[in-house]
Amino acid sequence: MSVPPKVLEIAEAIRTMRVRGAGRIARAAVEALMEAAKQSKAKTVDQLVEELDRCAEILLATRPTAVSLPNGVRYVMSRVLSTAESSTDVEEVREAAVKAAEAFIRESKTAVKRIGEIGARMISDGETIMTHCQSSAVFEVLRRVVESGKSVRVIATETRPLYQGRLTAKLLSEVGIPVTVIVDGAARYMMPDVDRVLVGADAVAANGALVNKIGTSMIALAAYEARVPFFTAAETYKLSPETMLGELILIEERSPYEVIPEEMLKSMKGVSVRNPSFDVTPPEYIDGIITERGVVPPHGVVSLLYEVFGWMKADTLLRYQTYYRR
Ligand code: RI2
Repeated sequence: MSVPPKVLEIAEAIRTMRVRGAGRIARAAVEALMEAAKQSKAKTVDQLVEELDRCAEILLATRPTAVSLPNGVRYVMSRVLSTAESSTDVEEVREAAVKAAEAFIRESKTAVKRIGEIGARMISDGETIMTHCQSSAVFEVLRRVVESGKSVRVIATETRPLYQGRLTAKLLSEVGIPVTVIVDGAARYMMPDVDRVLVGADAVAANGALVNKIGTSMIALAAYEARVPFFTAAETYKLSPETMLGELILIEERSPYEVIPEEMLKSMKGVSVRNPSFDVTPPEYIDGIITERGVVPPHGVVSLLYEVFGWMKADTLLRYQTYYRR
């Protein structure tokens, strides 16, 4: 069974972080499934499902943490599987895949916009906001704040090792927001200047814990200590349905050479590097989760999970997990 080059190309772009950000990687994976459905020469429904399953397997193995990716795959594949159950027409199943993919992409973009509207209303004129890494949901909130005539200042951590904070600073400055970049280790020192922390999300667990870029939990701790409110902006497809079944969210560990260049590290006998890409902020340190359905406290996540994913069959949920554990 051949996998379309476009699917391999998108998978590689996600793996190497040329396409990054939890929302973007989900949309890219769904687009890959759509391409696979469009290009398939399958003669039977079973063949088409098998081909799409193989593509899903490749896409799910790219990055393990952001749950938006398996949720996007599930959104499409659940519709493919239910159409395949009642139809022997390949075209009908192909159409179900394409329509589902288009709907997911459309809905996810709308969700980011809606988060922008809701989040912007919460922020008062003149606030100083600390953010970490680069998040399109956070960007949308801040963009809407200035669009509504309020002014904000942002303190952006540089976000080692890949420095996504520089990108955040550039994007915010382009919409007229003054930004101060700090090294990650300066977050606690700067906290007295901050009115609110606002970060993105890669996954939110059923107990309301947030999985986001490494360093987020230290910032949350410093915010808690200084009584600075801590919020995350997370579309509901970043809620992790498998955590309702007691599954843990896998934390991606990336190459040590992102931290110390290969040549230098190899010359340092006895030195090793750990490079976890994400950490877990416990619900106690989170004041609110801004979703497209409204702002919920961490303990509200479990009801939201039932509301958003209640329809999903358990076998679809478990079938499309990252690393594709069947
Ligand atoms: P949006 C990013 O992960 C960051 O951790 C960011 O907070 C999160 O995705 C959410 O991004 P990475 O892909 O969906 O840079 O809000 O590792 O853009």
